[in-house]
Amino acid sequence: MPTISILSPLILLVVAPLLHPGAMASQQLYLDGETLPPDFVYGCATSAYQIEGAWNVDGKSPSIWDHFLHNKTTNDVTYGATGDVANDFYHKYPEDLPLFRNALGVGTYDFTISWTRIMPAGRGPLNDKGLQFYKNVIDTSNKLRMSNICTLYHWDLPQSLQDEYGGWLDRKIVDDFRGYARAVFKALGNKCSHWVTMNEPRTFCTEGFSSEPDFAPGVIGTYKERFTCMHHALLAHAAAVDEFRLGGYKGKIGIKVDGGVSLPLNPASAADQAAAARAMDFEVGWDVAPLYTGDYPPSLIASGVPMKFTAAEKQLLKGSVDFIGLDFYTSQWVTASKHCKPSSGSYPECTETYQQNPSTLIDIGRPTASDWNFDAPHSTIYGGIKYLAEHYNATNIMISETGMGVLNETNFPLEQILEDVDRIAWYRGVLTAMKQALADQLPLVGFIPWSCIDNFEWTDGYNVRFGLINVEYDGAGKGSQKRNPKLSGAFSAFLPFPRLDQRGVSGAYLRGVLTHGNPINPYNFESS
Ligand code: PNW
Repeated sequence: MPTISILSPLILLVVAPLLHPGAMASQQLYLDGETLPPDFVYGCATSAYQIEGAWNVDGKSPSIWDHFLHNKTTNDVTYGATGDVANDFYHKYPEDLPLFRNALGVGTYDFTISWTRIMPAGRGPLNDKGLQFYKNVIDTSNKLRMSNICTLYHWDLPQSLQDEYGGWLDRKIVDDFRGYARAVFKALGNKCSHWVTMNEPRTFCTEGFSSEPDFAPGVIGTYKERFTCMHHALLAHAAAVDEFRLGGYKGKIGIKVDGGVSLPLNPASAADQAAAARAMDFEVGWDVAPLYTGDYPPSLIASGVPMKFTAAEKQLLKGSVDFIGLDFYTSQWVTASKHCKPSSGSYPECTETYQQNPSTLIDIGRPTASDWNFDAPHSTIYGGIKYLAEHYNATNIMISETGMGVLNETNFPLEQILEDVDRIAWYRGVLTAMKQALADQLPLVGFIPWSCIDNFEWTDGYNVRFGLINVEYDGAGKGSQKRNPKLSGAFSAFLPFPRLDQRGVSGAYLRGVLTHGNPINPYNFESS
């Protein structure tokens, strides 16, 4: 019947999102005019502490980041900035989400849940108002035809658990994380197409427990503390995945890991090759190997690990990801450290890293605001995907974060901030590397630039910006909070770049390359 055939696509349009949240993101994506796989994920990411603000509103209790920054005597964060207000996303999400959808063209919004907003005591009763906020974020995303990647933990542990037993250093955290995960899945489990248990355990464990910790909880630690934190984080991840699978929820679950790629300084030197392999084991394999093999890399174990997994734990860890997110921002060269002892800074990895070749003085890539953020897309993005696929047989690999920080971007004239050609060059490189990965049949399934919007950049406060959308505030986070999409947010494959006055707000960049098939005229885009 003709009526049905006319109506059915409409009905599908309305019903499909209800059937499967991931289906909403299934817009046809293109990369330089070539079609990407139909289920390829293109999103953008943020994290709770970095954007929400409202740190003590509607029943939220303090996280370790609230506590750390409120109590710092030597405040390394520029201008004493905190995430107390940040982007005020807690109140501004109704205007921000349409901007992500329309200015960036993303089909997925990747956000993280603040543990203390929805479970203020760290365990026990849920805070309805906090939970309602995340339901609203998801429902608003869905109405805009965006699916969600939802992360349980992006570094904001309840301060109460830190005070009670030292947080990640105590085994009790594994049960508390399991309980938190169970409650979140029960409330929101089927609403997200993808779940991430935690963001970058290696970063929060190494930066939070170093000899001069500049991340919360700011506990001075040695390799033993960092390792203990990682060990518990991995077990907590496995426990959360166990809960998810026991609950039979619909989406996929994984983790996001960081690390970057280490290359031998002298590719012809066997010692440098061994150092690079060791660096990859200690920095990437440290958390990745247990997910695929059930245990730490053999080189790590041989170096003398402070803690071991039981047989039951190995079983729970092995295969505990449906997908893996790589938060890869750089590459580095390495050599073997001479005279490495237990007291050496790089022990037990025993490598020296270089962003600049000491003999040729050539940088590994284009420098940016930070020494862990060199623009070397082929080794970082293509190389990272290939490493995971080859060493761990990883499937379903996502580039779940990459991006370029600009120092003091806020001090530039607005026109210059928005004409962010350096960041565009960064993403051009990333897209080329991803294209190569796909051409080589590597299992790349998604791309999530960091970040949808400028935000609180941890120890750099508001002075280093990663956003595809600018926020008008100063280095201390004070200002009008006006949002202005940058040119990078709508990245085009083609030079010369359109001038600001020629392109309008929707622009042509990532949105152009990834969401439209017309590489000839990058300005000819739909308006929604
Ligand atoms: C990511 N490092 O982490 C985080 O997931 C984001 O929260 C953060 O804003 C983004 O990178 C940009 O920094 C990293 O010091 C944090 O090497 C620090 C490092 C690397 C990644």
